[in-house]
Amino acid sequence: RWVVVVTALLVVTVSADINVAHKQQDINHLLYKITSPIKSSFNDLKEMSETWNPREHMDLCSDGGAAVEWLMGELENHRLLKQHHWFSLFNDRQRTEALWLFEVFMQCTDFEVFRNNAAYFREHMNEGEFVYALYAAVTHSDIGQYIVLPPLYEITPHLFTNSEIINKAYTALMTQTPGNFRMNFTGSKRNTEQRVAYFGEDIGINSHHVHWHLDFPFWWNRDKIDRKGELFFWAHHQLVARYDAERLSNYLPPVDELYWDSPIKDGFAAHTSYKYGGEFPTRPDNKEFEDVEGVACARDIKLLESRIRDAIALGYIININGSHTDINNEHGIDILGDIIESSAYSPNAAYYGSLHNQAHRVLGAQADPKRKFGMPPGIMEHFETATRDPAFFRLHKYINGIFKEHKDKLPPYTEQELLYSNVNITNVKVSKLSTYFEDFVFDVSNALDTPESFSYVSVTATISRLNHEPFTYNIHVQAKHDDEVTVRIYITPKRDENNIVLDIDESRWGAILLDTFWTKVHAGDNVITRKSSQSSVAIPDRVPFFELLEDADEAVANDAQLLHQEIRGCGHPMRLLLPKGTKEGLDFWLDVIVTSGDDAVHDELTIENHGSTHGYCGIHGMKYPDKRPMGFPFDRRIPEIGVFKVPNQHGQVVKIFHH
Ligand SMILES: [Cu+2]
Repeated sequence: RWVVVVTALLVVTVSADINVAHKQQDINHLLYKITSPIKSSFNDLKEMSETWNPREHMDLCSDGGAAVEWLMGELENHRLLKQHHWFSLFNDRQRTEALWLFEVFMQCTDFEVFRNNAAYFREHMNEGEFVYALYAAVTHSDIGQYIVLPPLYEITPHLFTNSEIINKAYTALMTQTPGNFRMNFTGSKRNTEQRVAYFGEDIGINSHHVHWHLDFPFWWNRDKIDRKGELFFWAHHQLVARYDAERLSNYLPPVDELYWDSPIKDGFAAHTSYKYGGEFPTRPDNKEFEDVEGVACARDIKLLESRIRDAIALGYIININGSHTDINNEHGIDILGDIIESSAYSPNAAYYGSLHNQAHRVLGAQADPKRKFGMPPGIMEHFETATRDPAFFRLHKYINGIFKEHKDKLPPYTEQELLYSNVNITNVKVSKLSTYFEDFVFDVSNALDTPESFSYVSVTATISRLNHEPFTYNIHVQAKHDDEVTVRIYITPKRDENNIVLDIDESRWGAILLDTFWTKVHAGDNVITRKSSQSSVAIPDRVPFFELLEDADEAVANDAQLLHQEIRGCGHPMRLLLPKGTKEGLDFWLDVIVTSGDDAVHDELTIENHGSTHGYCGIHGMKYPDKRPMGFPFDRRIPEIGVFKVPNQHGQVVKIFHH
């Protein structure tokens, strides 16, 4: 009897997995050449896109079809954005339309109706809106579980590569000659900012940034996402800290913050085009801020800033009903994050506005603020492209400064808060840290619309990417008794750009989280061994789209399981885990802090890491796993090093080499 049960269970698991392969194949096919009609060889989907009527299947929607009804009404009244037009999430109307479609997807009761609706709306709605809605729905719906989202840089390559590559790709296609083209970073060596373009233009960073905002959308108003505002602070704070560390090894000072009253020192020429909508606008050097029609004027933005700074100075925010909420506590940063972004969680968007989102739009529109030239949105108006512009980091430095003002008002951690008396870290050994550049190839053929009669021609781009040799930490720990422990590992530049050694209270804001995890210690001597590849802030490269296509097709044809495991798109690219070193070796503090396992929010964290990238991205659908504030213990002032130096903390200087 048991054999029968086990066999039955096995059959169920296997068929569930086969199901995943089918789902994956459908999602792949929906995203294949997104600006062309569904390929006729994708039989099922093609047929559905022509014959499926969403209205006739509203019984399969958990809202009784309300979302479908609404969207169909807008469609039939020709109010929706047309196809072959740019799409920007910051455009209120376009975002609203994309979210109507997202809602349709979220209401589907099974995958069948999900993909049929998708096939229909793919052919009837703007492609950018469709891709956004589909990515958001696969990310957030139960139906989308186990589906691997293809790397966005291969689905919408226009937003990740430059015009030169796209033009060459077209030539390759027209002459039917496969091509691989080297993609250079924007600008020339005359521009000192160019030295760190490899970071802001890294397609892995761009992809992480888009996925972070997909996982934690500012418009999110469904079930509560834990510490979303604080994560907004933390993820962007880490991007800026990492950018500054990259600048250091390239002999550049830390990025300066943005000032609304001074010209934007560095211009930016994106050398990038929309698939439809022409070139991305260029901003010259020393551009004075101009008010942007229909978005905001600099005066209003400064007003919002001063209201937020007032709230920090006073220690409370004013809610929409006039009541006050205290922010001089651990939870304050979460509220401030919601306010500053702003997200749908903001307790008073009417008063505090939307500083960050508006700043993105104002910066993006500086090339054509009066809309005189009909320019499309700027590089700052897409999460895919924003980090390429040095102004992105200046904006986030400015926003980070507001967060710091709040954090600096909180009392420094006391010895009691820092101490975990069970553990004494006796030594930390780490293998050699070294970085290097290597080539990375990705496919750009999805950028090209081709008649189906054209034979496939491989068109790829090669880009230089930072990487590092794998390394291992060995953390030697003496414990008084058996326990579960929380481990946090940071690196922090030791010196500034003038080679002056920084005091801990000056350097701590630049601390970069390399890894954090939970493990067990036993009474006596322990060695905690951890590999760089296990880092909980980073993800490996995304599975290339054509590999996903082939593997899903093969799995479906053979009734087999799909080989790929879903890995979150949110996570710092593993290759960029370490900032670039120098030939002589750049000094960083390597700090390890071990605290009690009681810091864990969930019970099983020592054995199960729930999708692995909780460091910057939390755990999908669950509470953020660490009870302590993000950035602990470097998020608060450290006026006295003596208090900071508890036995469960260990700091040493390491060098990062570059070869
Ligand atoms: Cu962002």
